[in-house]
Amino acid sequence: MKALVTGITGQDGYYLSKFLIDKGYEVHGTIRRASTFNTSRIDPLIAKYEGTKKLNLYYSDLIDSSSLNQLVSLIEPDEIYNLAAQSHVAVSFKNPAYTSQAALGTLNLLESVKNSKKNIKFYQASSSEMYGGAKKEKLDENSLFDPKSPYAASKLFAHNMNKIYRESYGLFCVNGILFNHESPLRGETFVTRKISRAVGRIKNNIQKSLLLGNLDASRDWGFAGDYVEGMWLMMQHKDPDDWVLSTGETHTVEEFVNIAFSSVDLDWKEYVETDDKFLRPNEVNYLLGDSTKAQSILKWKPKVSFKQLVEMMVEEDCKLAEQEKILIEKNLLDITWN
Ligand code: NAP
Ligand code: G4F
Repeated sequence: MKALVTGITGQDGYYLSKFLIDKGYEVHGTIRRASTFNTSRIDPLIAKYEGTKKLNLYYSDLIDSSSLNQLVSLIEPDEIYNLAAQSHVAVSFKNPAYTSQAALGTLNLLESVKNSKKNIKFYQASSSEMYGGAKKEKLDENSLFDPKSPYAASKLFAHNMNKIYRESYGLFCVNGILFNHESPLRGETFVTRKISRAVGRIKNNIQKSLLLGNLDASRDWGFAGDYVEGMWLMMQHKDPDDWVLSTGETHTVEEFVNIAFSSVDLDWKEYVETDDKFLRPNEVNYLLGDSTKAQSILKWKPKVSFKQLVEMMVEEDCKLAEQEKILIEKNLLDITWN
């Protein structure tokens, strides 16, 4: 089996590629050309599989339709996992057009799939952000979408296009509506990793405080490793469909902060301050998912609990901070955090 993974250098890109390679897949992934190295997450896979058929990397960008078209023709994958996106909600308010182009890129990719002679299955990384989170309710595949950011609107466009290509052309188009999922590989500007990074550094006396935005926002946070298995299960089901993946628990940012600091015996109130610069022009206040459909039909289950997730992230970031501390003491690193 051959899989094409766009956004392979991201958090989910790493976990999904590892999962697929372990299942015997040949994985083909797109990376963006950057002036610095941007493959740190997948470096362990590159080190292990470079030069073998198991891992193949190509420069591409979701806004370059010709490169994607060429890749689909060249690779002729059995499955495409479209993970690439400017995925930061706050950034999408600053870069709305760029963020939205990823949605058009998805449409171009769907065109390539439609024009291919091969029956290619297509997974779209849809998001719980599309719901808008204005009401305190459990959200499933039938809940209404009410996007609150350019990011959410662009995801909803791609989601709808994917459904339209499924219904109009009979393509195997799957939408995975995933609630927040995190890991020690989460981008450092998302709130969970920002917190775990800070806790590691504060514990090691190389950071003094942590500035956050809205502590009252509530999210349904799971572990990314569990969610990529769900993506694959959706693609193995006999019919293409829309599926929610979530834990069924929601927690505030403040609860995340509290557990993270407590796990290393610190009182968060001594270190955390709020700053309006981290507030968004429009906030998604409350997200809670209902993944009954995926759990009953796909037999998917989230395995890592909220507390385990927080502790796992803090533990890994304490190790990173210990290394940074050594470099600072040897004058090999000159940086201060908050
Ligand atoms: P991530 O860590 O931000 O990774 C995004 C990936 O997309 C990176 O490889 C990035 O490349 C790449 N990318 C960004 N813009 C691109 C472009 N124009 N062309 C090609 N590649 C581009 O995100 P993630 O957490 O792994 O999430 C994967 C997908 O699921 C995203 O589409 C995200 O929106 C969606 N999603 C995530 C969650 C979540 O909680 N994690 C929940 C629901 C949906 P660089 O490494 O070079 O930046
Ligand atoms: O960690 P966040 O930036 O994630 P957000 O906005 O929920 O988006 C993530 O999950 C979506 C799924 O629902 C994905 F589609 C999307 O790609 C991304 O992965 O923020 C979580 C909450 C927000 O309410 C935010 O306002 O935390 C709040 N927050 C409070 N202080 C902060 C901060 N968020 C960030 N990034 N930084 C802060 O300092």
